[in-house]
Amino acid sequence: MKNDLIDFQAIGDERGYLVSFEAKRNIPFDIKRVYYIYGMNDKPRGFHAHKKLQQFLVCVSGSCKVLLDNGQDKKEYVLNQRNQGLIVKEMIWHEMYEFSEDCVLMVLASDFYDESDYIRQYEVFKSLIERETLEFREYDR
Ligand code: T46
Repeated sequence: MKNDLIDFQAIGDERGYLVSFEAKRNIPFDIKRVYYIYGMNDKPRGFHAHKKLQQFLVCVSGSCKVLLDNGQDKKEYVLNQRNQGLIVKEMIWHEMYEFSEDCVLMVLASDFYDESDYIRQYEVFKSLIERETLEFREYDR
C-alpha cells in the first residue's frame, strides 16, 4: 500500500517543541480544510472512503489506530507521535478506533467538506475498486 506514515521535524528547545505543516512542501497537497475530532469513546469512526479527497491525519494528543484498506490490502497503523502523520489518499477505505481518552486527531484535507465525495458503503467501495482495476487492465493492453 502506498499510503504511509510521514515523519516531521520537531523543532525543540528548552521551551518545548514546534512542528509545522506546509502545503505542497511537507504535505503533498493544497490544504483547504483543517478539522479535528476529540472526546471519542470505544465507538470506532470513519468507515468510508473518499472519491477525490486526500487527507493527512496526526494525533496531536494521545493515540489511536487507523485501518487503511485499498480494496486489496489492509494495513493497521498506530498514531501516537506528535511529529508523525498518516497520508490517506483518495479511494482508501479507512476506520479509526482504540482512541485513548486524551486523543485529539487532527486532519488536514485537500478540499472543503462535501458529503457527495463520501463512499459510506463498503460494497459500493469494493465494486468501484474492481471497476477501476478492470478499466486499468483494459487500458494497459
Ligand atoms: C474522515 C475521517 C478521518 C462536517 O460538517 N464538516 C466536516 O468538515 C466534516 C469532516 C464532517 N462534518 C459532519 C458530517 C457528519 O454529520 O460532521 C459529522 C461527523 O462526520 P463523520 O461521521 O464523517 O466523522 P468521522 O470521524 O467518521 O470521519 C471524519 C471525516 O468526516 C472523514 O472525511 O476521513 O474523519
